[in-house]
Amino acid sequence: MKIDVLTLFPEAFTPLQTSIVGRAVDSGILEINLINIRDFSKDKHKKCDDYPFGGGAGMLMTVQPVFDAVNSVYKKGAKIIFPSPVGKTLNVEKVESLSKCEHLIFVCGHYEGIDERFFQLFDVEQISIGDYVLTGGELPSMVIIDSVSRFVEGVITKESLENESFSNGLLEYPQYTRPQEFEGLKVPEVLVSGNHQEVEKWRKQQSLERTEKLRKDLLNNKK
Ligand code: 4FN
Repeated sequence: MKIDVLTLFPEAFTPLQTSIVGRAVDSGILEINLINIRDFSKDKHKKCDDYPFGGGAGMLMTVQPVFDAVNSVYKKGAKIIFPSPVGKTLNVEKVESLSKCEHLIFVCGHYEGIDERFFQLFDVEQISIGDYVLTGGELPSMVIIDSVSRFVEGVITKESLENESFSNGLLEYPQYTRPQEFEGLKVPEVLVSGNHQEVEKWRKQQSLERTEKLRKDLLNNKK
């Protein structure tokens, strides 16, 4: 999968170089290109923001640098994503469907947003990561890229994709590692019993119990 990220702050994406996404890039499964929108500004000072017509607080991203930046990477079939509170909130179904795309182009908003003509010029999908105020689309882009990458063939093993209880729409069961006792707290007996059937039963039941108690809303869209 090829991912182009158009941003005024390419340095904000260094976290993606670590961990699983970074490894997928190193192994060639993922190609992530960071493109600085500022490089495309035709303004003599490389300006990429301006005051909104009609007045009001704050600045807007101007359309010209974004238009040229998108055109420099766009190829037929690519999906242009603009992380924005305007979009529907990201969920596992959307993540899985995006992972089937060959080419994603992320455009990261900043300031108060972007000149509306950007949305008239391109077919743009707006996706939100939640309802709160942010300073830019960089973190949402990274969230979407991180979650989508996991579903790209070869990024993580099929087993770990399927093993996660969240892949069946439920919360994780409680997990323990060594030592078997810490500060007087013991690991549940069933987990050290060696009875794999009983372990499976316990985990499934814990997942259901937790989801019912903490995130009842998840049970409605369970696969
Ligand atoms: N945010 C709200 C209402 C109005 C504006 C905002 C807001 C960054 C460029 C967008 C925010 C949240 C989730 C992108 C928020 C997201 C953004 C996201 C985002 C700068 C303009 C802005 C009602 C949601 C509180 C700033 C609500 N997922 N504007 O945050 O990009 O993707």
